[in-house]
Amino acid sequence: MDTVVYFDIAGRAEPIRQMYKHAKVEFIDKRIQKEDWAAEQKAGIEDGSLPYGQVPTVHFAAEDEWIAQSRSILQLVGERLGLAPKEPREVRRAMQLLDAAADVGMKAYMSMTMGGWYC
Ligand SMILES: N[C@@H](CCC(=O)N[C@@H](CS)C(=O)NCC(=O)O)C(=O)O
Repeated sequence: MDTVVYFDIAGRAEPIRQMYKHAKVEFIDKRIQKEDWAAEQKAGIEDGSLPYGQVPTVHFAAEDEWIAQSRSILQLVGERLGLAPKEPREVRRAMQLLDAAADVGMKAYMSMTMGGWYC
């Protein structure tokens, strides 16, 4: 069974979790608590489960492989679960949506931390 690792919030992992739920594929929903993060991060860097020292990551059980970076994860999990489009035009539209969603998240973050300034 695949494992989705993230904090105990929605954040970047929720679209990943929702894909598994939508596809009705069971997964291990590992939620790291704030007080455990420092130790989990150190262990994850050492054992390869957190390749960039960040979450989310997903463990693909079939290949025993850890994948990081939320947009890559969304694409790969989508393909794995049969949710990703195959027709080139649909693929391009899906890619645009992924990037647009990332922009929205970044703008929201910047408005909270830098008074709305955004490049
Ligand atoms: N580009 C990465 C960014 C991942 C990221 O910023 N993760 C944050 C949580 S949303 C994190 O792990 N923060 C803890 C840390 O960097 O120590 C992605 O899209 O997955």
